[in-house]
Amino acid sequence: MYKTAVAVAVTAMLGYSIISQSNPLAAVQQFTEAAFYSGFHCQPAPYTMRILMLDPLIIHLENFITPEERRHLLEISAPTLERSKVAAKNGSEIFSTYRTSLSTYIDREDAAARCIYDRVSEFQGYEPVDNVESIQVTAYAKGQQFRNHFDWYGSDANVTKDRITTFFGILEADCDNCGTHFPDISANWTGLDERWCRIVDCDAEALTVLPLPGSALFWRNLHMDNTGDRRTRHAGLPLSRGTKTGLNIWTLREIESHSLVADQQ
Ligand SMILES: O=C(O)CCC(=O)C(=O)O
Repeated sequence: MYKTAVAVAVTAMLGYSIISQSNPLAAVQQFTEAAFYSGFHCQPAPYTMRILMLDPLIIHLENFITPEERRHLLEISAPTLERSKVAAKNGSEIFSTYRTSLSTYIDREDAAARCIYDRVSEFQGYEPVDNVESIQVTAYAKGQQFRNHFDWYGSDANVTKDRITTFFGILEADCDNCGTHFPDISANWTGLDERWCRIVDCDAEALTVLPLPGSALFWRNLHMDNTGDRRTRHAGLPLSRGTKTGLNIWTLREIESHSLVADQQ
């Protein structure tokens, strides 16, 4: 009892993002519902956050997806993986030589997906879960890639909502030259703490984040005026060996909606 109370207090202080740690009642409800549906229940994800950049905002989240969630998502996604599509300007999905991986969407009611929706909602200041698109598993084999692209649609697209943020999680990776590459964010790691070199490619000239299983990279796609931030152009590099399976989690919001606006001084 005492240990549980201490764990709840400490994790709440550290801001770890899982309802079951900061709200025991919600945890019981979440556990019961999820267990009822599939036998899967949410586990704490005591993740570590590291700010990579403030502008554009890019944050690395280590251990954001639990080993149980990874196992479960890999297992249920495998039978339905098919050739990936890309989003066209009008929001429809089309095939493109730009993207040669396989992918599949996960059922919104899937118990592991629901744990992840709650986590990304809380991380984003309790963003309504309905604004988080169905999560997408995307699998690469040797040679497959997703060339440079933006996740946002942009103001000339015929849409009223845009992808304000992206989380790109890693379910499994055993591959070479297979990072997430941001060609317009030049990287000079000289003088920076070499512990970063476990997370990013310290030899690359542009930001290239290494695929650490369980981790997720979070970034904001839009400027504060909700126009697309071109600096977030990124690619899934073509694997020279092995496999990588990622998880796309996009938050799609009405372009005009804003909850908190700071006064100009
Ligand atoms: O594979 C990656 O590293 C990035 C994937 C990506 O950008 C996407 O699926 O939208």
